[in-house]
Amino acid sequence: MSRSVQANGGRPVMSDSGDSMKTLADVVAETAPADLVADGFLTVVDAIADGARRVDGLTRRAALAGILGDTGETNVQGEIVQVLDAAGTDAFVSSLRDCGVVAALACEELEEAVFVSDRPDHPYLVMFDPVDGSSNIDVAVTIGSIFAVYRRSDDSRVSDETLLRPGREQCGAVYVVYGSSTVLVVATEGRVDGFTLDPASGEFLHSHDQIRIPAKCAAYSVNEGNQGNWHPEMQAAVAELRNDYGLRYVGSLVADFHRDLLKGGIFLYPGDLKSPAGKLRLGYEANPLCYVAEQAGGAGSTGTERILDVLPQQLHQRTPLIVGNADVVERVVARLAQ
Ligand code: AHM
Ligand code: MG
Repeated sequence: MSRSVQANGGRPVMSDSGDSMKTLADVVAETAPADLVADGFLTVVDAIADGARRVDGLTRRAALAGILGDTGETNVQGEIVQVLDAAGTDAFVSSLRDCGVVAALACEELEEAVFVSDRPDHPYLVMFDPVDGSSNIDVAVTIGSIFAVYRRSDDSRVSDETLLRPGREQCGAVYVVYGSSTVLVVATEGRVDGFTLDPASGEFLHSHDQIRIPAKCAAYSVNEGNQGNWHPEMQAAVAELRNDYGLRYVGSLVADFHRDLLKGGIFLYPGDLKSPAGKLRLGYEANPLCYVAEQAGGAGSTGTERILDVLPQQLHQRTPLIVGNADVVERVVARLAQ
């Protein structure tokens, strides 16, 4: 008897045998805007998938692969670098640098951007967090990788300024969650799809078709331990959420976001009295995830402004972040303005 599998948040995508499942390359080639495909967008996504397979392999073996613990160094953000942060950076920098269509990269773990080529046949720019939630690595909790993809606006020399683009100019965004399964999510204009890594074949197979954030918010997600440092308006906004929704907090943004995308929810990492700009990075975390959220019908805000409209001043800029169901994000923003 044939049975279809309903991926949560998407339409049925496979039969019992699994042989009708499409690969990441099939779906991106069919559904991404034609001008992106013609310019090698699939090559960028393939390079990300290659790096993700390497990080997945290391993550699955964890202590056996010697990737637990820290390197003893701190990164440009002043945070301790985990061994997997360094390995993930190497994996994605090499796959993206060598893929042949990326002009420049900026990585959360690297102080300086990596400039690859000024040639017009390298039209893409990628900003990424190679290992998000890295403090969770040592305790076998879900982590992820996050990527913002832009097209160069012209063929002039690539520089830091070339990378300082508002998030609304992204042509695509990708994230990967290394959880109980490994799932890669790709968003392009108006469309979001998920692909589950088949460990047997190493292929990312289409498991979540045309994801839309569910209309009903199921949970709120925030580090309640920071409450004492929040402004009174934020304390009041979260008190309302606490009244209406359950709390879920993994402590890996990408895992919390993925749950909200599939089940409905809101994630907050506000600025506070100690850190007015919050903790998360605009270019590597907030922009790509808010792009995904918007393509799936959700919204993302700093608390006063749409995240995708923020004009970055620096590569490693931080931002307060509120992302998830559009009506609940709006409600929090309205509460903060009172
Ligand atoms: P990272 O990119 O260095 O791992 O830091 C970002 C992480 C996010 O994944 C997560 O949402 C947040 O930091 C958790 O911070 P906290 O432990 O303060 O709640
Ligand atoms: Mg991160």
